[in-house]
Amino acid sequence: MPNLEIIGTPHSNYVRSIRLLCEEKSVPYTLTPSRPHAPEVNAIHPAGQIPCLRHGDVALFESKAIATYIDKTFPGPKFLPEATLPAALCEQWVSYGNAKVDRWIMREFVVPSIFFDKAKGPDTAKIEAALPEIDQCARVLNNALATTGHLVGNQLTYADMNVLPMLSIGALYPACKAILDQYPHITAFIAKLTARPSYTNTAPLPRA
Ligand SMILES: N[C@@H](CCC(=O)N[C@@H](CS)C(=O)NCC(=O)O)C(=O)O
Repeated sequence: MPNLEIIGTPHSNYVRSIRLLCEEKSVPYTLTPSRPHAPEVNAIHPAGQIPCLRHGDVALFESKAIATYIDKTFPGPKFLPEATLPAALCEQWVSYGNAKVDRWIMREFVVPSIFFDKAKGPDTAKIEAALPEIDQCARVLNNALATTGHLVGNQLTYADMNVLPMLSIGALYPACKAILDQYPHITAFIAKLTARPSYTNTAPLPRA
């Protein structure tokens, strides 16, 4: 079997989700810690985004496609359900995670809190405007997690791995943490899944 290469900086929530999947399945891989728009990323992703994957002759972009490829190609436990309804629910929660949770926690809150014009300072209006939307996402996820602690059925799936880094990264910021802390099923979800070896083994070094 050729080497599985995951391309993308370990600080990326989506790179971490893919690494969580590899760890949970015990799939060996090498991480190439490239930033978005690096030449080796642009060679695969038409918009220069991470993560990307190389595996022999296979090159892929978009995290859900990468997750599907890994889950189907390698042995070990399955994290993308095959039965019709669980499979659809997994798609549903991955899509919601990407469209709403990633947007409001990562793109509209975390990213503008980290990357900004030093002369101007962070765009606090944009960051504060994300907070009610984050609250809405948290309400939705909290309800979904209430019965089993997982988004799909009573098992860990890629839907959980997709949103976990969004939530755990958001919780590093007091204003976001204050929202998430109001939702007990989210608090329990983060506590339980961040204690797993898959999470601790994939911790990025602090940003330089
Ligand atoms: N839909 C993409 C989103 C990937 C994404 O947003 N990656 C971020 C890093 S977490 C990125 O590359 N951002 C740089 C950019 O969008 O230009 C996926 O699921 O892989």
